[in-house]
Amino acid sequence: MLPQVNGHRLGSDAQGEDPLPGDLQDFLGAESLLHQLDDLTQVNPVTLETVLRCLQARYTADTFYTNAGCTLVALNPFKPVPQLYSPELMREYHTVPQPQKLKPHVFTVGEQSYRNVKSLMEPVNQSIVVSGESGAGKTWTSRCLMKFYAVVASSPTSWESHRVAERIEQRILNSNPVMEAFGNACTLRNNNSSRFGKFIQLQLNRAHQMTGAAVQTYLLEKTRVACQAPRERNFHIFYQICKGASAQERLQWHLPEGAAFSWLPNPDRTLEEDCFEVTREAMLHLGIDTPTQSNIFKLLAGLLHLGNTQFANSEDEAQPCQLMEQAKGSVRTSALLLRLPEDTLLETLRIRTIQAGRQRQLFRKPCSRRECDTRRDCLAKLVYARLFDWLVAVINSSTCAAPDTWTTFIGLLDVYGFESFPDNSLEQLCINYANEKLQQHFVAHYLRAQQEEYAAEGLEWSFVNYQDNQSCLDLIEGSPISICSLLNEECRLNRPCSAAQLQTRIESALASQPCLGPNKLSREPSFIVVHYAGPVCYLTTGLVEKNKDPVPPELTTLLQQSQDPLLKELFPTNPNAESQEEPSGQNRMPMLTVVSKFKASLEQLLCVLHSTTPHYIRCIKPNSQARAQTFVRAEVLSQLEACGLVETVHISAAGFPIRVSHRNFVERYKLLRRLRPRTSSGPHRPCPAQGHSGERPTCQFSVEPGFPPPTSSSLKAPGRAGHSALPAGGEATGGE
Ligand code: AOV
Ligand code: MG
Repeated sequence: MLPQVNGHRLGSDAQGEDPLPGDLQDFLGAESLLHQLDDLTQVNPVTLETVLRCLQARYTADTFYTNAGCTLVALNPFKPVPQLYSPELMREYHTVPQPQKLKPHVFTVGEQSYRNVKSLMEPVNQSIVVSGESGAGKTWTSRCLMKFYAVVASSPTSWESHRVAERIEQRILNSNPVMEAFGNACTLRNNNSSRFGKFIQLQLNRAHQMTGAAVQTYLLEKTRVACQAPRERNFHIFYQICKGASAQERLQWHLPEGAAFSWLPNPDRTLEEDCFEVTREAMLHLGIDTPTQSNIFKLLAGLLHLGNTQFANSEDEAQPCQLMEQAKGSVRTSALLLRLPEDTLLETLRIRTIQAGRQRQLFRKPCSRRECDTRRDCLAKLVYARLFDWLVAVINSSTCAAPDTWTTFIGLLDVYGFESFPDNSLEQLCINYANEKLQQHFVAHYLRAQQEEYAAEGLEWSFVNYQDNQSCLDLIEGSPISICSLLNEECRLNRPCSAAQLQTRIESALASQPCLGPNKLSREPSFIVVHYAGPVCYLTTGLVEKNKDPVPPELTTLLQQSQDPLLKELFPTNPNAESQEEPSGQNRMPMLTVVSKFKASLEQLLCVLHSTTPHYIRCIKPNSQARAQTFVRAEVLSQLEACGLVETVHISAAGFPIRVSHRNFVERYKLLRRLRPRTSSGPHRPCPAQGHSGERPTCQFSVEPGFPPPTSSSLKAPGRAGHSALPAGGEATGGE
């Protein structure tokens, strides 16, 4: 069957018949209409091919947003489109009675969520889950939503309160450049790649005005401070200070023009993210004054100098490694900037203290060159991660509303996108694990829950098959045995485990798992996980050590000796304030590993998401070169397949987009019908159509003339998948 738009056939089908001249007319006419389809549910039939063509036609017509039933598809334009994000357009989406009648837009999702919060029928918290692979536009989209709320949910116009409101909104927006400067970096996939996950809770008061925001971050990729993959960069902030410091600051921070730092690869590449002034300005707005900023940047310069500290192999094992000649100045400057005693810094990097024997005597053991390097890197990671957490805490203290001043929230989730590099390690495993969890949330809430509900209601429904990623999650986190549990086990046992041994252990223990792929992609010891978005090969080298993430206690003790006021705050001497550390010289395992902490934080996140009405935005990357006007069909196709978009469209097209709980339905319409209001028990729950299995849903209903719409969502008839496709605006109403 040929795809149709409004009765026009699209292209030739598998039989490969040449179109006749008349058909050709039809064909051209249909193709030219395709870009007008605002909702993929209007494409008929719904197949990967037709969906792909529709998106391509829209992309070519500079139309970047398309509805896919419950989801919004956002194609990355990879070029500025200012007219698409103007405050005037924001206001238009905010003020029209039915924003969904306007062109699909991220503002529609923003406005819909906002109206849901305001709705007397369903006053529940909302969340907007933005997903997509690395570089697809998630961070851009969530920034755009924050700007939207800063405009539409601002406080009233009275002068005094307006000033206060302006400050809080401005502060909330200012958290973005600061967090991105410290937490984003240029990778092979994205010049501004988020190396941490974040969930921002925009807090609204009873009048639905934004009174504050709280941000929760997830697992910063701190290894990047000391180790960057070829052709990638360190966090933006390091380049910003090196390029943007004034002459006086350069002197102060020991950053002479053109200085080379081994932790600052590719410094000549100029990115728009290298905007020091924007970061500084934003920090000021958040209450981080200039002296404190200087303090932060001085510490960062200290880390860069620390990175130039190179050791030579020691010929005598009993002697500590010597510093390379050119590194002597670096360690001195680093000690100066971090305000640490130089000799103690050197000693800590080169000598290990071990407690052993019955009397628990202390022994000092010179480290090998590799161990010295590891300790140096660990020191930098420790300082940077604490600094990042401190910044997030400062941002929160500056933007968070007092608990009694807000009642509801809209959450924006922007995590690192799915990644697959030539070499993948624990960082990618965690990132892809997070993406699997979000995909599962979508599958469970939309693809599965909705269909199960139809079946339970006894509705005539032919089940739409979808790709369930449960087996991949079983492989990663399941019990009793999974990749996480095996990694944790190795950490706990603390036994020698080479990369090859780890591969063998994983392969033999998890041989029956369908998502453990055959290891054909790498000659290095590794294993393959078949993720929903594709197979990824993870190298086993260093995996256990990264999972342990040990911090030698001498490093913390060293930092506690610093005379720098900020380091003193980051590393207080109060022992209770310390996080887990490797017990000196003992083979005891740290209580929590990286994956177990990450798993717990993801579970917490999902708990929050479950308590909200979710909205989904799928960002799609039209090409991997970040080029404008380039739509690479194969690349888009694999993203569509991975996220199950066609299945989503099928279910949305054939299903019931609006469902209201029985109680709310009766409450809302009792005036219009001779229905007896029933006082059913139970709290207000989110609309099950959007992912919540609360009370039993009532039927879908049509709008009768004169009836106020039950919610601001459009009401569409079921079963449209079987009808001819309708062009934009040809929306059907009616139903049971
Ligand atoms: P990501 O958040 O999904 O990647 P970004 O939001 O950083 O991706 O987007 C990547 C780049 O695409 C941005 O820096 C912009 O240049 C461009 N871009 C995205 N959306 C738009 C838009 N609507 N209009 C114009 N340009 C856009 V990652 O953080 O790597 O997963 O982990
Ligand atoms: Mg991002």
